Amino acid sequence: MLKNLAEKLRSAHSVVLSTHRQCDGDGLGAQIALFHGLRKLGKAVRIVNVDRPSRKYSYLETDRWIDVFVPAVVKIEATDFALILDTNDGRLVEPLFSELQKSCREVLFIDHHPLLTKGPQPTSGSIIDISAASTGELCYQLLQLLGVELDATIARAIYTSVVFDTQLFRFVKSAPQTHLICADLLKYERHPEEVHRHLFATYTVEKMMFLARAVSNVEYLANERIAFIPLRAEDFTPKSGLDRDESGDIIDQIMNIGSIEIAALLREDGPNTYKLSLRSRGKIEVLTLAESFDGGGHSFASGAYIIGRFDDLRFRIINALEEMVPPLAVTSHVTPRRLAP
Ligand SMILES: [Mn+2]
Repeated sequence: MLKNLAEKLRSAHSVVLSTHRQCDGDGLGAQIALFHGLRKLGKAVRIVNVDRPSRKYSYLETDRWIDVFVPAVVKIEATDFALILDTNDGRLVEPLFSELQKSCREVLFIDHHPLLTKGPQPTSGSIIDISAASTGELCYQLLQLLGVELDATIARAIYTSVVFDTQLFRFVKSAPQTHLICADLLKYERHPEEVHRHLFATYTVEKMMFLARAVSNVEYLANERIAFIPLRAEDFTPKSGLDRDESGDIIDQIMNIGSIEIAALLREDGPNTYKLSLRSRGKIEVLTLAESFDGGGHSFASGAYIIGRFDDLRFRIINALEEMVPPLAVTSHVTPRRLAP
């Protein structure tokens, strides 16, 4: 319960915050918000992540507040609490996670992803609330319970979490809480459009050309209800100036095709090393497939890091997707045209 966590934090002196690897707008916004909120309460707070945030998040002053963990170089001092945001899978925070378990009295997750059906479970006392559309919303509630007064910096960070994970309010689940929280945040965040621009209007001509190439390589299957998007390492030449996480934009673009039920993006990150991303329109769950590759995520948006050969993985993924999409109902209103004898 968030209330219990707030109680524990009230008496804590030191807190270290982290998030999953390939950190994103939700995890970063949540940790920047908690960082400033807990500092207001006089806590010694530090953010340590396993990788560097993409440049587009620099408006949150990520360079100033976030340390990147380098084993044997960056030390984690004895700390009361480690709070890991936007994941409940410690493997996505390694090798830092093992280090935190040694140096922190308690390591807890604050997250909105479903628990893995196979794989590690979160530490007890963790807050996992899948009704939240973003982890930032849980941090908002936690800061409320702690009596921290919002300010422009905290509001901007939480607003970043929300608009990133909901993709500008396209995926808000059913609860009104996301909009109610934002209504409060907008009393302090006077330029929300700036946040939208930082997060979404980040294209360059190079990137648009990269997207054009990628889009032309997409395979459409099962009457254009499945899309398979291959991305090879050579697509990410240093000249392209692209961060690997920008590849996520392609799958979101492809999901804008009305007929597509599921899309899979297979991105080559190194020799025989891939990241799989899965998206579903909302009828077919895609978490099980991600879990079959030791991945995780949400029911309708999930992913996995995979070792294997491209052709084998492509074959396995496409087969699985084809099995997941039910056959089309036979349409009776179409009368086959016959040629006159
Ligand atoms: Mn999230």
